[in-house]
Amino acid sequence: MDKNDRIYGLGETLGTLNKRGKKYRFYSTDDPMHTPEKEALYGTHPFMIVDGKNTFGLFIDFPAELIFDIGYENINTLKITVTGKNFDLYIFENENKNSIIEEFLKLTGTPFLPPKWAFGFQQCRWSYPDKESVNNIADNFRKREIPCDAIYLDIDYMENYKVFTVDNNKFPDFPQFARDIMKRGFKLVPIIDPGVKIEDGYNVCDEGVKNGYFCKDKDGKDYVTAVWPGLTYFPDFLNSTVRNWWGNLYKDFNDIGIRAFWNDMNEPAIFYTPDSLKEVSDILKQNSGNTDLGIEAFTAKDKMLTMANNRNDYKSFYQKDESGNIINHDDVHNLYGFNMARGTAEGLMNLDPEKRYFLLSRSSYIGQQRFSYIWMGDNFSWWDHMQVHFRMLQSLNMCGFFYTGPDIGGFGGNSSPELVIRWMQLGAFTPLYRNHSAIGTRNQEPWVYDEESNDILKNIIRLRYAFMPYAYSEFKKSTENLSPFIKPLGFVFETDRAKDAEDQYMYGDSLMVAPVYTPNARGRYVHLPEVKWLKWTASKFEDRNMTVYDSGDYFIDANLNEIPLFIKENSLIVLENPKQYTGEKETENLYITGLVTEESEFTFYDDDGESTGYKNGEYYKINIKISKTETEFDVNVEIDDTEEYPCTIKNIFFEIYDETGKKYTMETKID
Ligand code: MIG
Repeated sequence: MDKNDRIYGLGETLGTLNKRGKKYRFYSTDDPMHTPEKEALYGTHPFMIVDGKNTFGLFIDFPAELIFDIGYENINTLKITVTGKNFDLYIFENENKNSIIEEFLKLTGTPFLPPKWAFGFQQCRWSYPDKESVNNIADNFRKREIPCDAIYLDIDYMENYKVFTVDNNKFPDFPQFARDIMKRGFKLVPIIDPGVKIEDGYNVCDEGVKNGYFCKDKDGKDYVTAVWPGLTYFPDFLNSTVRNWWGNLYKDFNDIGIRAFWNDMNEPAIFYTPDSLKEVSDILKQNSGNTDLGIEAFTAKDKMLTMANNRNDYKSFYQKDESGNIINHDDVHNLYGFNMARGTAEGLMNLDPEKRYFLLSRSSYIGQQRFSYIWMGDNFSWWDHMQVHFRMLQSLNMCGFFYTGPDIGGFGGNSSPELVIRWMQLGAFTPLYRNHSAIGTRNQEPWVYDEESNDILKNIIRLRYAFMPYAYSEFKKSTENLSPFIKPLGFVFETDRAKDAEDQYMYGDSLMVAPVYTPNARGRYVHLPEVKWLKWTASKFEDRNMTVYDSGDYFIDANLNEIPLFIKENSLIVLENPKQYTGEKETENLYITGLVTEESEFTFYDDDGESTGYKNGEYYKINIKISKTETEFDVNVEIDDTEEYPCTIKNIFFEIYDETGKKYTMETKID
């Protein structure tokens, strides 16, 4: 590498946005402790861009272990280790980083449009284990008028952790319960894991065994591992017959109207296998009665700790590809989650082709953006993880995963109200806006702290909903243009300062977000590259005081309830009155704001938010153009709709600033 080359990409990896100085390993792993030295996480995204003396892109399509040493062993050496011969290497020769991404996405596929509610707020916890707790969460949101679109069901909703079952004691008459919750504007999002409990008479297990759908051991017998339900089999998702079978298992949920899921543990995570457990228990047995264990205690502890997700186990089972070839799992390890999500997605599309689905997967591989979204796995309620994850957000967007996000507030560990407030502010500008926390940790719902925190959080979530028209329009555009929804500053402005400002990013093409992510801070330094910017230290939709800034570096004050946002010169944002949930009512009023020194345009996009009809033209657009004249602004509004899908907007309110900071208000009625 040249001294000044910057390396971008690599998707779900820890560390900085410029990936230099660290070693990264792609071997999908369920490691819940994301400390800085860790090399591997859940996903495999070996696409990178070298930006510098020689700008180019590189992608290695290879489903087994890969290692990227980017100036870790030697400061200027980039060393990539591919642990096998059967790989494809792609080089993207282009001087323009955004064109490299476009070429990469042409090759690997377009991210798809989620249902509109996916841009609302989503509440999760391990767990809301029964009907009463889910209803209680729903009641709290509606009673306090805090907007929310989705409530998640974690593993405890199942009967003995058997996938595709529901525990009747905890959820009596589940279909009725689910319909009632959904009528109140909440989507229910059940978790589905890959491990199938070994139990006679359990249909998923019986069908899998009978048809040979599970992974095999070296003797061709169904391979036994253990996860939540105890002993389990793993479906062999490499095979399309198995994927089709699995996809159709979602039928019962689909028939009730549940079209949103998360696929967890699909690295696949293994707690232990009968063999690895035997090694531990043998040590203990040999020493039974002996209280003076000495070094044996150490050995036993190590064995115990390395029982989970052990590479030897991944090497000891087999899968079958489409042509019937037997393949060691280790050689295709990084495709397991990809193919599970693919089976799920295809199943959901077949079960109801007219309706969009929502699917989060924990493990992923390049190309998966065509059929699933991902979340970033088990982070902690640490300030450091806020930073790590909004850099990851930018790197994942480069790799095609436009819709993603971390567990807001942090999964492991206990959160403080301040951490959750700052993270919820940042999360309001992350595509996936999901608050999640682990079993045994402090609750993290918006109302669990004090009144002050409750009110701040309520206003942040309402602010998120105010941005709905902007987020949805810009996301749609990003899928059409093959241009990431989230972009680092250095992909919009070519200066060194902009490239180094890793803690600011573009959310859509008009808005730059500069979140506060350190404790007790009441502001932060912000770099404003090249053009003028309209600053909004936002705390709530109703307070829209904005100030014009020239390019430069500034310390920007931001009280605990405020997040610094900047609208780019000659760009527009579009807001609406916050709803309680996305489908609550039709949008009639839009609020458009920006700093216009010459001319700015925005295309507002809307559709029914839920069906796949937009693929057949069931949507409308409003093209808005504002030009500065000598004394005021010319506003041009053009509606592009059809009879099948007419425009619902009645009024557009403009709040436009000139470069002196003077605000002009205008209004357009649409009949
Ligand atoms: O390791 O289902 O990442 O979101 O709450 C625990 C329980 C297994 C890991 C997921 C997390 C989920 C949890 N799961």
